[in-house]
Amino acid sequence: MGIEDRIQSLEEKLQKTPKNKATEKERGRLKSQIAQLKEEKQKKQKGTGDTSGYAVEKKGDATVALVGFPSVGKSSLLNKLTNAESDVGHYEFTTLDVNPGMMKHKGANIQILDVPGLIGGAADGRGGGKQVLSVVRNVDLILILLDPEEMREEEIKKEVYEVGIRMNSGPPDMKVEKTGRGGVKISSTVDLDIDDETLKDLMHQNGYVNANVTIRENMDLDRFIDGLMDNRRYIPAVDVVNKEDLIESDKREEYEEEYGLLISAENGTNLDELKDLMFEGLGLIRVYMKEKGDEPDKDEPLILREGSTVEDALDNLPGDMRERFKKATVTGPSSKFPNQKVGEEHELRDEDILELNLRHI
Ligand SMILES: Nc1nc2c(ncn2[C@@H]2O[C@H](COP(=O)(O)OP(=O)(O)OP(=O)(O)O)[C@@H](O)[C@H]2O)c(=O)[nH]1
Ligand SMILES: [Mg+2]
Repeated sequence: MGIEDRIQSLEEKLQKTPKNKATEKERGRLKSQIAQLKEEKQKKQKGTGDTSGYAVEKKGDATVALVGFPSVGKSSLLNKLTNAESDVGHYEFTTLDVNPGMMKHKGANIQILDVPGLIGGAADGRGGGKQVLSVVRNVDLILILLDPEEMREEEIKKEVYEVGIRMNSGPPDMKVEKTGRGGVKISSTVDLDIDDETLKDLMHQNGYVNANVTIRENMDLDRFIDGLMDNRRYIPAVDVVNKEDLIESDKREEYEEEYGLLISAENGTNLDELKDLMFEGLGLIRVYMKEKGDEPDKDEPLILREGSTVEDALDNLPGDMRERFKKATVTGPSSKFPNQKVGEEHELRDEDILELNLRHI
């Protein structure tokens, strides 16, 4: 039996297995076997050059991929947001390549990738889906673009999930350390729904004989298995409905409630809101640099990620700032009062004004 058939028969078995405490171990086993076979399948395809894919160079402060079925308006949107000129067509698969464009927003250079449309079975390579998804694996934000006349949101998410991309979640909070002896030991800082026995069994299945596992969040079987696999990517994502001009008036309210944003690439509706949504989804922050005695530079902010410190700012500025650093003063959302003196470990927030006191060398 080929890998494909083995996966299918295991998936059928899993479907037939009821979900309860008594079957947990068995379901864990099936899920883990499926995960391993899928990884094996992916590796094999890589070996044959199947994912040679597109050469896309990441540029700018962050990269966003426009993902969706054919004809949802990805290229139209790229053209509206950037200076790119990607072909637009009313037929499917107008775009056959990855088209990048650069969007400037709030001082950040955000690279947008318009990729060929995905279809059902994309994760298995249908319609060149594998190559497309291998590009998506490397972006900082996934923008799922939907068409109100054919939403099929779950289908598109399934394809993304299948290649090991986990949207809107970070890696599971767990640590696995191999040890020389003593078998598998599980410890957790929270109450777990999964039994120790099941966890141990999953560890064994994944080749661990002796290991200490520390778990810091309550998780389900799938997430524990994710934590044991090394090809997973954790990427934020937003759902956006395009062609809002086609939404019938009695459905509008429902759509507005259910989805982050309704836009029209063709008419330019809500595109500023979309840019803000991307900036936020990417977790970017602006830091305005200021020289002593001058006004802060609000036109060309330093773009950093949420959680960045003064130290990160120094690393992102040209020159040997780290060596020359004496102290910094901050005015803005992260400071308790204007011109607060802070050290390298101080965490910056969006729209902080940062003044550096540097050694002359
Ligand atoms: N009514 C309406 N039509 C739109 C809108 N945006 C795009 N379209 C139309 O939708 C069709 C497909 O647009 P594209 O931008 O080529 O779609 P795509 O997602 O890039 O398609 P593929 O490259 O085939 O995957 C074109 O006929 C566009 O004119 C919109 O906001 N409203
Ligand atoms: Mg296109």
